[in-house]
Amino acid sequence: MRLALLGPPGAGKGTQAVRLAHRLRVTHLSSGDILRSEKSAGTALGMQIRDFIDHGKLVPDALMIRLMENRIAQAPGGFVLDGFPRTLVQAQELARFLDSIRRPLDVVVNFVLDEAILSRRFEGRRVCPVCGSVYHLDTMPPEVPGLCDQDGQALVIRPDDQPEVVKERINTYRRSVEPLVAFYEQKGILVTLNAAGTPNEVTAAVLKLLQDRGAGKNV
Ligand code: G5P
Ligand code: MG
Repeated sequence: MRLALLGPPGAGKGTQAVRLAHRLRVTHLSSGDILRSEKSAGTALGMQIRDFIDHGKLVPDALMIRLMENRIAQAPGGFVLDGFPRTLVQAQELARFLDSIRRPLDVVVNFVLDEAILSRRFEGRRVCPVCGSVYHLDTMPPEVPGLCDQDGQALVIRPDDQPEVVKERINTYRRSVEPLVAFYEQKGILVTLNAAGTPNEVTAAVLKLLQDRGAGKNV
């Protein structure tokens, strides 16, 4: 199964990608997680992309494409892409690459969400600065308040979740999403899903739509 998740910042792409990858037994590839780990490790790439992330701007296409193609090449059993592609150029280059290795995307799920719900998801989000696990104070709290279930680290607000950066990220998303949606619609692999439910409801809805489309043997 080769799946890509589209949707505004905070829509639940990362949360759902982890669950879907586990359920479908494929690799979760989050462009944001990959960039954040380069940034916190202080690698040359991390230094290069730091300002883009901190200001809610998109990292240049050429860099993103190279980075993600490398990761995809290391995921022979299938993948869930989370946060990539997010420009038309990225989608076109990804399609070219996947066609060249005869592994095109099966389905692209486009999460849509009401702005008010999106705000609540941002406000309550807490993340583990070490393993990247994502929580929500109301709907997905950790077992011990303030600590990551996986490694016991103190949870934090993601640095780019400050209101002015969130605003920029959402604006950036709105500017780039339409051509992306049109590209996948034209390929006949786009499915739009209202992501307003509980995490369990949204996971079930994605799995059902994959099944309805007859996509993948492991669903
Ligand atoms: P990222 O890391 O890709 P965004 O902005 O696209 O960042 P973000 O913020 O990571 O997306 P998300 O993954 O869609 O949001 O959402 P999430 O973290 O899973 O969930 C949000 C909250 O809602 C959490 O508290 C969670 O518990 C809750 N929640 C989740 N699902 C559900 C649900 O189903 N129901 C309910 N009730 N709650 C739920 O990108 C970061 C930066 O990296 C660069 C850019 O600078 C970008 O700003 N970047 C790229 N640049 C260029 N090209 C690319 N392809 C790039 N990718 C990343
Ligand atoms: Mg995410």
